[in-house]
This record gives sequence, structure tokens and C-alpha cells, in this order.
Amino acid sequence: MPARAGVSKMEIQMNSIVEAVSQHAQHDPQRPAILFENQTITYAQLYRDVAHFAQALISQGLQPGERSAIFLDNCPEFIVAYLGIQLAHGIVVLVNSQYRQVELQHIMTDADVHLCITNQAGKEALQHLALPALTTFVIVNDAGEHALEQTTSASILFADFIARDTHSNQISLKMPAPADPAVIGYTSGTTGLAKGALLIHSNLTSNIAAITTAWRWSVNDRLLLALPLFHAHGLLVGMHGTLFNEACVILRRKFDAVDILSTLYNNSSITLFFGVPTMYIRLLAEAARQGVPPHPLRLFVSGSAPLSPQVFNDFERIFGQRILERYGMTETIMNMTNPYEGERRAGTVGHPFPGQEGRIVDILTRAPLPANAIGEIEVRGPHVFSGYWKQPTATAEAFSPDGWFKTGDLGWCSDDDGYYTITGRARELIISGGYNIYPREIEDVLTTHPMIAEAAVLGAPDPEMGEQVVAVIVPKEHTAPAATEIIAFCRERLASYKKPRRIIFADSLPRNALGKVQKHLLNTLLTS
Ligand code: MLC
Ligand code: AMP
Repeated sequence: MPARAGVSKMEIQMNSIVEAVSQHAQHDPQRPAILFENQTITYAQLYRDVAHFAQALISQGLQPGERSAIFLDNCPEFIVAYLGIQLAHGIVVLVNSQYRQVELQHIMTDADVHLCITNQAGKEALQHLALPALTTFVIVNDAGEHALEQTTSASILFADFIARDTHSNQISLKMPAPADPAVIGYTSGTTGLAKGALLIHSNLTSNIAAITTAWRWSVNDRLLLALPLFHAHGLLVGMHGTLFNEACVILRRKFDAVDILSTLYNNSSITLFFGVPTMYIRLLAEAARQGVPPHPLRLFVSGSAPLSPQVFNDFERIFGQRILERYGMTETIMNMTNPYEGERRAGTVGHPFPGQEGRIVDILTRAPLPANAIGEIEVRGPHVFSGYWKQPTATAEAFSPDGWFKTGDLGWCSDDDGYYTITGRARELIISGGYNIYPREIEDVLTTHPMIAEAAVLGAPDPEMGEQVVAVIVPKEHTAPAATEIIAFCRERLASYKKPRRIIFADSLPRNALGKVQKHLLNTLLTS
């Protein structure tokens, strides 16, 4: 059981992030937790709203272990709903706010979601789908809309939901236990459909305690956070670290390089910034354009995609600081980190976090490999998730018999000082701007187009996003659909960032004797 940072580990035990927030609210109620636009939310205000949200859910009939989805961009209501669902012993389902028909239909059905916290646009997108179980919407009025419909039993404004029933404020609340399920993040769609990775409270608290130790997170830290909260990086690292340590976050609705650079320049209270490599590339371009380097911070962290040594070096030259690169996944939150003190080595992800283990195994035999040999990275420890939601076979396949999680990432570990380097992926995965894109999911959508016979999706290098989506299309007839039409077709059905940036037409796809598309042969088309 991790203890609160800055307080004797013997004094306070925290079994969940919401328990941490409750303790901070009692101990230091007026301390600011979240700064968002023109709002300052103290720990006392945050916990009060979280408790009311939990009580409203319970009075609404939420059962322990029931799933509620959050389909929102960054805003304080996201945090209140996230912690409130957990305090009510529900499970949070995280939904990327860019998801469209295909992803929404799958996730809401797979997780059997009955209640969703979203905005008006999100509700409209969901109401167009066949989701009979999804009966209740809690609506965040995030766009200054005044034409919101009347509150009904099926649809209620967020502010009314937490203030709704004075009797529900009498409902007594019990903190979640370490082994209780907490959150599901959808990921790893190698079969075309994403799987829900279920994390329990002790995964969340043990990992954030390890991060706190490794990065020296303290009550005095102030994080500038523009990562989306619907993924692990923004929520389970940035937001959790802040709330666990009774620190403060300056939360942005979304990332904008001009805003981030000027905030870093003008606000010397900020100590931390976390980003994906694309954000660092944009900050460098903006710093060059403005010609003004920002104040140094205690720590810049990069992750979710490889940070190129060139960006690492350029950043050190312009900002005078070495970015700390770390490696994580939805299933395991944070796995490895470069050292806080000691060498932050470009192109590497450092060592396992304290209390966690890593090793490299042969992809075929699964036997551990000696140092310097490339194989698949496996990790083990209290941070590793408990399994994929309703997928016992996929869960069993993801672990070795002795409990190591197979990450699907390839890499090696150096023999002299144990630094890990990621060299590629054992599974098909495109990472664009820190978002994971599974080719199979896009191929499945493309082949539902009436004029497309076959499709293969590849990742091509992209200077800003790291990789970009390219689709190779075999039309059914001699007349192929226009590339713009194919892109629009995908954009209507899937998150826009998954749409192909480039379409290449071919007469056929190269297949091996088993009929599997040989994508390495298609890679030659990318340069033609
Ligand atoms: C946005 N677009 C992208 C994109 N992001 N296209 C490809 N790849 C991306 N990553 C497209 C949109 O679909 C849209 O297209 C257009 O760009 C403008 O949208 P936007 O929302 O204004 O984009 P922008 O703000 O510029 O977004 C770029 C970004 C964002 C880098 C800020 O992608 C981002 O926040 N990435 C972080 C992802 C993240 O948090 N990953 C962590 C996963 S957890 P159109 O055509 O509709 O206009 C994990 C574990 C770990 O991996 O280790 O952390
Ligand atoms: P997700 O499934 O969205 O949680 O994404 C996790 C994946 O992001 C990992 O399996 C890696 O492939 C990738 N990733 C995360 N951090 C890094 C990093 N620092 N370098 C390279 N890849 C990374």
C-alpha cells in the first residue's frame, strides 16, 4: 500500500487515487489541485464534487463493478467523473473523444456501458448507434451551448447530476479496496477490434508510487498538462501523479504549441511538462520561430512513441535540458524510465521503474536472451494489468507461465549498465503522434467499401507524427473510388487520426502460400 509523498509512509496509507484526494482534502483543503481556464479547484472542492458524483451514481442504481464511460475532451468534469465512478465502486471506461461509429459501437457494447459522461455532440454521436443498454447521459456543457435540452431521466446536465438529490448526499461512501477494478482502457486491436485492458486500484497506486520515487514528484510540483486525459499518459501518469502527491496541475483542453511555449515562458511556477515526441517537435519549431527559449523546468518527460536522438539533442541545444524518455503501455502504465539523476541517454528508455522488472526473450522459444541480444520485451510487477475485459484466451496468451507480460515491443538491454532500447514491434502497429493505430482495424473498414476488393494498411515515416497511415487499395472494378472519397469514408467511421494520409492503388496484394499479405513487399511501394 503506497503512502502519500511528503508524509511519513507510516502515517498515511492510500489504496486508491480517490482515497489520496480525500485525504488531501481533509489535510489541506484550500490547496489548489486543478487550474483550468479561469477556474481554480482546490482539493476540498474536488473531493466534494467527486463525493456528490459518487452519491448520485449510487442513487441512480449503479452496481459495484458496473461500467460507466467518459467520452470527453480535457476538463475538470472529466476528473470529477473519473474519481466519482471509482468512489462509487464502478469501473471507468475511457473513450478517445475522436472515436466515431466503429470504435464507439464496439467499446460501448463490449463493456456493456449503461451510463456515459459526455457533451452534447458526443451524446448525438452515440444516439445514432445501436446501443440499447446505454440509457443515461450525463452532459457536460463544455461549448457554452445554451440550447441544451431539458433534463430528463435519460439525460441530465453534469451540474444538475451532482446537485440533484439532497438525500443522496446522505449515502455513506466506502473507499475502493486495492484489488477492486478501477479503469478499462481499450488498446491492442491486432484482431481488428480493440481489447479492454482492466486495471485494478493497486496497479494504479503502485505504479504512481514508483513514478513518484523515480521522478522525485512532490507536493511542490506544478504540471502543465495538455495530453488527452482519455489515455494512460495524460490520466494515469500526469493526473494521477498530481493527485497522489497533493501537487497541482495546469490542465489544458488540448495541446497548442504557441500556448504551451508562452505559458512556460510566463509562468515560473511550472516544474513539469509531459508530452509525446510530436509535441516536442512542435515546441522546437515554435521556439525557433519566436527565438525565445523558455525558463528551465525541473523535468520534461517524453513517451508513448520513440523520441528521436535528433529531437533529444535539438531540445537540449535550444532549451538547455535533457528530456527524460520513458516507456509505457495501457496494460502496464509505466514500465521503464531514464534516470532522474544520471545519464538520460538518447534513443533508450532506461531501466524498469523501482519495484518492477524487465527482461528480453526470444520471440519464438520465449527463452530469456543474454544482454545485447534483440528480442521481445517482457515486464512483471504490481503495475501489470489483471487481464483483458471478457477475453480469457487473449489474457492467457499475453502472459508467460511465470507471470511475465509480453509487451509486443522488440528491444535489447545493454550488458554494461542495463539500459533498455526499443528497436521495433513484434505486432503490426502504427504510432502516429503518440496515438496507436492498428492496420487491421482500418483494413476492415476499407473492405466494407462497395468498390474496394482488398486493402492493406502500412505505416510510413513522417517527420512530425513519427509515422503516417498509408493504404494500398485493390479496387473491385476497373474504376477505383477517388482517394479523397476513400479517406472521407474512413473518417466518417473511425477516429479522424486513423484515416489514410496517402492511397496507393494496386492490381493485387502480394500474398504468401498461406494467403497472408506480405507487407514487407508493399513497403517498396512507399518510396515509389
Ligand atoms: C490529430 N490528428 C492526427 C493526430 N492527432 N493525425 C494523425 N496522428 C495524430 N496523432 C489529426 C486529426 O484527426 C485532425 O484531422 C487534425 O489532425 C487536427 O486535429 P487536432 O486535434 O487539432 O490535432 P492536434 O491538436 O494537432 O493533435 C496532435 C497531437 C495529438 C500530437 C497534440 O495527436 C495528441 O494529443 N497526441 C497525444 C496522444 C496520447 O496521449 N497518447 C498516449 C497514449 S497512452 P482532420 O482531418 O479531422 O482535421 C500510451 C502509453 C504511454 O501510449 O507510453 O504513454
Ligand atoms: P498503448 O497501447 O496506446 O498504450 O501504447 C503503448 C505502446 O506505445 C508501447 O507498446 C510502445 O510500442 C509504444 N511506446 C510507448 N512509449 C514508448 C517509447 N518511449 N519509445 C517507443 N515506443 C513507445
